Amino acid sequence: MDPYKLQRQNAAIRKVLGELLAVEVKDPRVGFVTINGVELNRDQTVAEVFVSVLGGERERKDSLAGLKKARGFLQGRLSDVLRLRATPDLRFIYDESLDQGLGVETILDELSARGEFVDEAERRRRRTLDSLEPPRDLLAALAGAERIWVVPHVNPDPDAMGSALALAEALRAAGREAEALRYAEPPAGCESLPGYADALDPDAVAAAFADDEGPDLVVAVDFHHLERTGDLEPLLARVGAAWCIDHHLDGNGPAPLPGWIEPVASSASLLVLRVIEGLAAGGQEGAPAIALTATMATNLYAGLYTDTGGFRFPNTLPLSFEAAARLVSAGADAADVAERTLHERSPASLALLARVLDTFDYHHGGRILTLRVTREMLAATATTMADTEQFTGLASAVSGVRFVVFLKEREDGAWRVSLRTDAAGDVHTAASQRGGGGHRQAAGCTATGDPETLAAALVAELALQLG
Ligand SMILES: [Mn+2]
Repeated sequence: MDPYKLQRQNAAIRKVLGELLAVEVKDPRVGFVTINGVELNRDQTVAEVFVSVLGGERERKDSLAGLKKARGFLQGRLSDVLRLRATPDLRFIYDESLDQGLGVETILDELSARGEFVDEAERRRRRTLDSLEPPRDLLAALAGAERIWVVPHVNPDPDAMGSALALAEALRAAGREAEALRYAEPPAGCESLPGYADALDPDAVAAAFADDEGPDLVVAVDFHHLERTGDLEPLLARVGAAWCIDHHLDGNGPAPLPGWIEPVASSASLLVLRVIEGLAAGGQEGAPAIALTATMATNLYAGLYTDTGGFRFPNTLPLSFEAAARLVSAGADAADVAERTLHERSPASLALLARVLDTFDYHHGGRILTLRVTREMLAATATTMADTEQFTGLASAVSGVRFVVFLKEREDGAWRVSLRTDAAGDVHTAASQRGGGGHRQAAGCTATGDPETLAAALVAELALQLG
């Protein structure tokens, strides 16, 4: 089914259910229920209905019981009103985030045992790769532009760089004049990506603008504010249109670029895969047919593999493996990517590691680990910040450690803070309160001042989650 027709269908179901609850369901208990959204599956057999409940614990329990009782009636009336071919099975999904810990667990457990409610974790497990649909306006913007630059964030990781290279290749195959951009400093694990050497470097970018040959569209991959393009920002800001494809949520800050931000995706490359599949499926009349090539697949797999920490992080979901299967089927060399990204280390980066290991400092019975890298250490080992990429992962692998606080000294003397935790922890709050962003499990921010004081403040704050 056309995804946009599906979206309209979802909106129609949401509207009708809201009206039925307000007007036809006589049970006064459901008056506290709000329908936040509806997602119909592709064959229209199941509709997931996202609800929240206003009021105290009592109202919540009563409303959920009322809703459960009205389910059969709602399904029947919905089919009548919308003239649906088949009656979708309504699954009410309770938005736990609104009122966690208010004593509704018992009823939720009971409903969930009957398959009538699905919790957030279950919902994530059920998401399929095909349920991630690129927004139509993003595909239209790509189809409508002639010259397109695909840009990774500054200090790119394999997800940002691989996504940029793959999307640029696909756009070229679709008949666009498209280039991936890269930065001056060579990023860790990216130089071996197919096509990296051909990406436009900052000098080529500046020269293109000087010759009035800049693009008419910029696509930001793995980030969503142009500030994250470092020295390129003033140039890229001149381009008429900028869109994003990203999987990071950040709480505050300016509005993101238009485009596609989908946090359930374990990597931006997984979203780029869906965009490429969308371009391949929706080719315009007379446009060349495009297919996922082995080089695109290798670049995308590099992003998928590294952003899941080699399929170790909590963001590793069934849809991550669906993407892996498609990419390896298309020719991605999984063993080679693993070797070159997460496994291989240079002698210089090991010398740097030896110095950083000396800074390891355990707090709260070894549950919080702080570490630090200074400009002086980088200079002494002839390394760059890119060589520290895997140290956070190494620190979080130490037994007993639940939180990692990694301080990296920048050239301007400020500190880049990388935070990491396990599936139960949250470091996004600490980062976003300092103007940063990321995910609950991995987040970052920038701070100034004395590193000891900064580390102590973060340790005290994160320790509140240790219980
Ligand atoms: Mn990413």
